[in-house]
Amino acid sequence: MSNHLFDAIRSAARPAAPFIEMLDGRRWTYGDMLALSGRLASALETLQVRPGDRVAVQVEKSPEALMLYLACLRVGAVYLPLNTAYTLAELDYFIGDAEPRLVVVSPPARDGILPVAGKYGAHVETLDDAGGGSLIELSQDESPDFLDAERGPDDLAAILYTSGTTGRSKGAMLTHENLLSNATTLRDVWRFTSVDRLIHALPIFHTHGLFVASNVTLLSGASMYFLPRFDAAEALRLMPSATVMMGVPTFYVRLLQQAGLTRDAAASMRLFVSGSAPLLAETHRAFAERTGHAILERYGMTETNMNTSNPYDGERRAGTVGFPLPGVSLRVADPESGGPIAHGETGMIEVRGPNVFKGYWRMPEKTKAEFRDDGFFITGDLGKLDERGYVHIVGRGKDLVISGGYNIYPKEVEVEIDQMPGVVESAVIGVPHPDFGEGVTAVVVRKPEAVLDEGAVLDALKERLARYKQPKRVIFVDDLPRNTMGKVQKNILRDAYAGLYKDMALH
Ligand code: MCA
Ligand code: AMP
Repeated sequence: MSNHLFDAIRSAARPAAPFIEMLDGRRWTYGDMLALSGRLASALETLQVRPGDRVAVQVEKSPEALMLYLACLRVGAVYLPLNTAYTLAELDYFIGDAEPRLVVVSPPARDGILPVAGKYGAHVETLDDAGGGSLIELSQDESPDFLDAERGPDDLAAILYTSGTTGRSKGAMLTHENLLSNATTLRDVWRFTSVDRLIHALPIFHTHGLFVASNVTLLSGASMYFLPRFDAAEALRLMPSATVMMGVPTFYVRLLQQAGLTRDAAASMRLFVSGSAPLLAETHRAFAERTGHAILERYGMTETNMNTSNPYDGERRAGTVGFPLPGVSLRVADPESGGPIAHGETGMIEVRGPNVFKGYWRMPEKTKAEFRDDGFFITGDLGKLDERGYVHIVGRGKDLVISGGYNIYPKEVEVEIDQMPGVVESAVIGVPHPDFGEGVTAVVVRKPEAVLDEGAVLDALKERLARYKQPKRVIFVDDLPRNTMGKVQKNILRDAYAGLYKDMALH
């Protein structure tokens, strides 16, 4: 039997080698990883999870949660991680759309999720529960020697939901080969080896923390400090015994607020990687001045994994995302036709390669619309190539806000605000925010008689949207600026409120 991705993970695993270390000193070796993921895979099989079944998981970050991802690979299931910030209203959509066999949640979420899962015929388990009856408990009676399910390169390993411009989330289907090819390439170009120790402070329900950070570590047989969340002081404290860190730009902005961030503090580190959102050139320069390290910026998407990276050797150019990765074809094309444009001109970034996903779950029309006939995927990011071939991202063709590395599609927030009594219409924009890069901001037109204020709008969103999608500020205006076609001119709003968060205190 062969299991395309897990076989590669297994061949890099030396049983006695360290894999995960927690801040409280608890440790897992690669032998522990093989045994625990094997027991959990057996437990999943006992629960009737079969190859191709979806397993939806919304749990706090922990080594066990990562083992559950590996167990899903081994049993041949399709892993569907969900942001812990998602509300029940959001979960209802994902579970209804993906129709998982099993939903795994934290104990406090169990009662809330039961009716939702029941509606769609999914079974619910907790991962770990002091009260008993959890997957971990079930796995304790199972054998660690699990015979991995047969999975080929083209079989699905995971579905990750990304929000859509129409407000409806789409499930990006990622195959074993998508994940394996990309993580292998990153391991090689970023020179990962078994002596590396990564500071892992990202969440594990998105591509960055799961497929970039964790898969690259696994395929190198390297180890990681596993932090429940990013804490700049903690990351700094760990640097002398680590070699690599991966983060979103907010991590670096916050590290720069630490007086202890010096060349000496970062002396044992060999690499700092940034991605998921644009890293300001000034952050890149300030970090280099303080530590002597040029942050390596790379560019990716849930649908494509990683597309480009600044070079390991050679100049890491601030404000650029580097070159296409080996095996990835990237072009900058005419946004409308997909046809060629002059070198150096701004256009649509399109990519093709083994990294690019198989399509959107049960949305063949949407999938078709986002690919060109020759197989290139239309990223929605606007960019250009400079004279040396470095890729610059210069804007977004899609209406998207990125806050602290999380994506927010304004449409999804506008739909919620527009249905509130007293609202005529709204426009949600991202404006510069010193900590999160962009701050979600709602510009709202009230009905003349309405008594709605900022607090009321924010309160009404609490149960509906994940915290990070909720606006940091709500501004009321008499009307929204429109062009002659009647389209809201968000650029005018972005300019008008550009200074809104300027004086915010940093962490
Ligand atoms: C937390 N809050 C946020 C965010 N995170 N608000 C807006 N944007 C955010 N990103 C809320 C909190 O709920 C809290 O609300 C308030 O803001 C302040 O929280 P704070 O303590 O500052 O937050 P934190 O816990 O320190 O988290 C900030 C963070 C975190 C460390 C930047 O958001 C994070 O880990 N981001 C990484 C996201 C990521 O992994 N992205 C990769 C996606 P209240 O005060 O009301 O409680 S993958 C991807 O994009 C592609 C594929 C790629 O290229 O990688
Ligand atoms: P997601 O939908 O979470 O996968 O987010 C992918 C989007 O994040 C991309 O389409 C880009 O707009 C953005 N992104 C990722 N990395 C970078 C980067 N290094 N610089 C600028 N934008 C980035």
